[in-house]
Amino acid sequence: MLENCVPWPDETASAYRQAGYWTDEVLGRWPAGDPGRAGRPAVVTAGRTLTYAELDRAADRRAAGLLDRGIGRGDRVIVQLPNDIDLVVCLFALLRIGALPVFALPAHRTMEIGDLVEASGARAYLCADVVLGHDFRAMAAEVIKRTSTLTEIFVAGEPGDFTALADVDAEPRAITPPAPGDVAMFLLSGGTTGKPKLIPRTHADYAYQLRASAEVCGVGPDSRVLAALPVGHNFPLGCPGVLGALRAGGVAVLAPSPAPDDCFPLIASAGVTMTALVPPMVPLWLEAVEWLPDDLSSLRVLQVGGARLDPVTAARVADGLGCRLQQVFGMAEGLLNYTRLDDPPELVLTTQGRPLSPADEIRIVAPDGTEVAPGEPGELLTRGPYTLRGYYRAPDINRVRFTEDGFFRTGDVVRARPTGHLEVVGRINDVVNRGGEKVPAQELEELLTALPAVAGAAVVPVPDPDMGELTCACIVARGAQRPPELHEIRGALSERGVAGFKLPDRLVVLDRLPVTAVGKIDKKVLAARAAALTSGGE
Ligand code: J2J
Repeated sequence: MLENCVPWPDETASAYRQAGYWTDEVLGRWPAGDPGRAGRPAVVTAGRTLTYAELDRAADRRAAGLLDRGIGRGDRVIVQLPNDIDLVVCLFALLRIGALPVFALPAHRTMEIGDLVEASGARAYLCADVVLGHDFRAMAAEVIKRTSTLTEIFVAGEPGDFTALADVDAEPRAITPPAPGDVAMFLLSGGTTGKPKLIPRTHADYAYQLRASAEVCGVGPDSRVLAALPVGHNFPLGCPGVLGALRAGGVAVLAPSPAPDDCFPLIASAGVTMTALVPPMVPLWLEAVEWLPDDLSSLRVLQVGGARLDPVTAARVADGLGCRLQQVFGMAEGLLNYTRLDDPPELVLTTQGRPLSPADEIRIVAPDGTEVAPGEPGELLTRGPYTLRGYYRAPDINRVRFTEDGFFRTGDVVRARPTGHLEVVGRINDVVNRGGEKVPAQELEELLTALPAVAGAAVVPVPDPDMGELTCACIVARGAQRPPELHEIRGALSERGVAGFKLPDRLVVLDRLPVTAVGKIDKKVLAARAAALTSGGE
């Protein structure tokens, strides 16, 4: 395995191979023995369709071109491309040459991309030109200044001072494929600490996730899976998502955003059978079916995950959208829980599913590490054939987030039903979950206390009917001056290149931050106070 990654122990790895979880399959190619595939559609957007043969050739050409430009085996490449054909072509090309995509989210800005470059030691950055008024090329120029390893910027569209992706392509040539046990790509952790943590996913582990997920979700050659969420996220990428659909010989349909106006026409025209959303989008979709004219009758399954879905909204999905609901409780680190398509409605509406694989090992533990009684809440620990054994280049964090016998501490508090279905009841991680978007409290606290007007800061979630949680910054102002206002803090953080979703939604100014008996900031007290002070909104 790549240096600075934590491999599975040899005996575990061979057990996974022997049981058939891990095979010789590598990502970026489809399983052999499906000659009928070439002429069929593979990737569909609002404007274009690419057949499997076209995708294959485009990926080979791009792979050759990237090699010509010095990008090769083991090189890390930041990928921040919109849901469009170039993203799939680049992804396949990188996987084929054994270069390692590091997936950024479209909302990431200079700070996050800079941090990702530093954390991964990336050589290249693939970005769009201008999306919704944001110029990614200007951002790339800034990131180059702030970091030391980037040598190549490739742009989808108008390249400005950089290289256009279209100009990279070259005559295809023979390429030695990576090995199944090699790291294939890095996913981004929802994160609890200041800096981003990178999740190495191997070809074998991710291929298994795709295969098993497709099976549980009934995805096959007739499936048309819509990526409404950004494809750089594990959920639309691989649960079974874009890669699972392509692996199975189905169609990956790409929407530029999860908004109903973008997705509904595509569902109707491409005959989409399945898609994935975060909870805040579900009420918007349920409302939009009332007034948008598009025929959604092809949709069979709506997956919802990333944050808690309330049972009342869950119950509206079947009638409102005319399809089945599947709850997905997943994490980029690995473990995926799905409600099954034939589960009784009660389980589908009130649980977040059960583990994907028979080889997923689950422990639910009390703070002292002992297992709780059946049905009692506790922290979820897990290990298995597609769950990481350690973050990249992070030995100190790994000592905290993994047990000695390799279980990953998810930070999620869950309760198990007798059927094995899990209910997510809380979290011990210090993260605000804004409807699926994760904001690590510590990261935002560090950014806030670096502002001249802020003497101390603590970030807590406050409840919100639409997003589940919003971010509340509780600050102590510095000096005798007027305390800063929310818009000023947001403006100051934006100027420093912080992504929009990480900016605080609410602000509470206090004389001092409450502390516990041992002198730590008392976030429980703070969260209650913040909820009381901010209820009713701004
Ligand atoms: C409550 N909390 C949930 C759910 C995730 C599929 C789906 C989601 C993610 C994801 C993913 C939840 N109910 N249904 O990677 O492949 C919270 C938990 C979890 C954290 C992981 C996938 N589904 N969560 O959200 O890596 O707290 O992955 O530990 O972004 O989201 O966040 P992330």
